[in-house]
Amino acid sequence: MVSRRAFLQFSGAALAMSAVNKAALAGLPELVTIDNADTQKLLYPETGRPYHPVATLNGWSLPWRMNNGVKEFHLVAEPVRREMAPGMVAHLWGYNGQSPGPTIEVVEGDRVRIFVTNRLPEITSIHWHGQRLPNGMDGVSGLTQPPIEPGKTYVYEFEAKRAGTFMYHPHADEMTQVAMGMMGMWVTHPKNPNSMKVDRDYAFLMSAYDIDPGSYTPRTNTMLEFNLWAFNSRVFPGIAPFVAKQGEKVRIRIGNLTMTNHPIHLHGHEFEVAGTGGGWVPKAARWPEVTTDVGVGQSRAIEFIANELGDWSFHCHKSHHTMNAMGHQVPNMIGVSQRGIAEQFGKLVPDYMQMGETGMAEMVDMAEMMSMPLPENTLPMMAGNGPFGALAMGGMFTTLKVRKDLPKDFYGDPGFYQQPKGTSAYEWAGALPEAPQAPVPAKETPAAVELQVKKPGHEHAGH
Ligand SMILES: [Cu+2]
Repeated sequence: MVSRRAFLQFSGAALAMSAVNKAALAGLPELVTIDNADTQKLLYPETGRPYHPVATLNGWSLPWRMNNGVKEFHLVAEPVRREMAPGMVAHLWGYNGQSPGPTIEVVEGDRVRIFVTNRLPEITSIHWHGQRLPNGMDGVSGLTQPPIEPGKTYVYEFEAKRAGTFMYHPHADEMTQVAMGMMGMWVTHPKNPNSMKVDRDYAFLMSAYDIDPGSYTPRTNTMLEFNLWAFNSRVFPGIAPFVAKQGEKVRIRIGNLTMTNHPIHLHGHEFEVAGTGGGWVPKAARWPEVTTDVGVGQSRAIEFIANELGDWSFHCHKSHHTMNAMGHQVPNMIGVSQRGIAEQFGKLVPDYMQMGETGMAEMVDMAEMMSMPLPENTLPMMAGNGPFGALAMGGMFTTLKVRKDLPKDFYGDPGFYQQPKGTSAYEWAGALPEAPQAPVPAKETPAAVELQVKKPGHEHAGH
């Protein structure tokens, strides 16, 4: 739900704007906040120049007011409560009620004024990542401006000179503030609304958190061992799907404000990298891809025609980034029988997790069947169910759902794809190859190893 004030703004923006007098315009723009992680209705411009709005995955775009031809926005840096997936809430810092902050959408050539209020317990500032602007508007605390003290409001003003995909984030105590979820997307639409036009334009930011099972606040000094890899501060199965009607042209804008790169992979379709943080890639310089690596501080806009019906995976290809809340200090237990150990340890150490005897897939059952109870406020490492069983995924994973018919303004979940008869993988019904031998019991392993060590020598001598 959009807050009451937001609702007024969304529903009656044009009406409200015309009724506002000069005195009201002298004050701060109305503060609009959101209290949940649902994908909000697209924000179609009722004032200012026309453009085709973006859909922010599990997020929203910030309404503005026009003041003498200037687009005015109000961002508030504040502690927020973000549901990262059903069953897990994080205490983050963000903007206007959520992390990430709302997407800011403007048009190339717009004069933009952003009021930034600091409700954090420490100083902050905002850097408008990728923009051409006067040096004093660059938002680097100490270098281009004094820090914004708690309780204070600063005003940034510049012209959105270049169309493209940008980000915003603090440039004051960044290590803490970005690790706490302070970031947002910025889209500058082309002056001509019909140039670069697509049917669906999505945006999301990648972030990473280190939140111990049973706790709520990220460890902010973590450099590498994050346990929650997120699209817009959501993790699978909490991430909304991308949807498209068959044949539609789709753009997905991705920003990376984590501490590592993410090779983003789409199933079923090839795409082109049409844009970077530096602007649009000339048509002749684009090449087809199925995975594009998005480095830290980079953004990518990928484009493709969604012409293949189905539910297509869309995810980071680092397999540890499609898992939730995992401990990395687990020994490799493949082939080692550990029946009963999980239950015994679980009683002593509530967040004990072990690697499975046959791999990690058995973790799905373990967590879900509660043979190993999960501590409070965390997520199973691998989760989510599909029409054929467990997906065993987490983190940076969602789907692109392409359907024959889909209303233009539909951005919900159309459910699972019904595969036409005769187009699905099926089980072989004929004769099977010889069954594999039973694994060697753990206690016999040392002797077996000794034998194998000797054996090659003999064989070698014999030949
Ligand atoms: Cu990744």
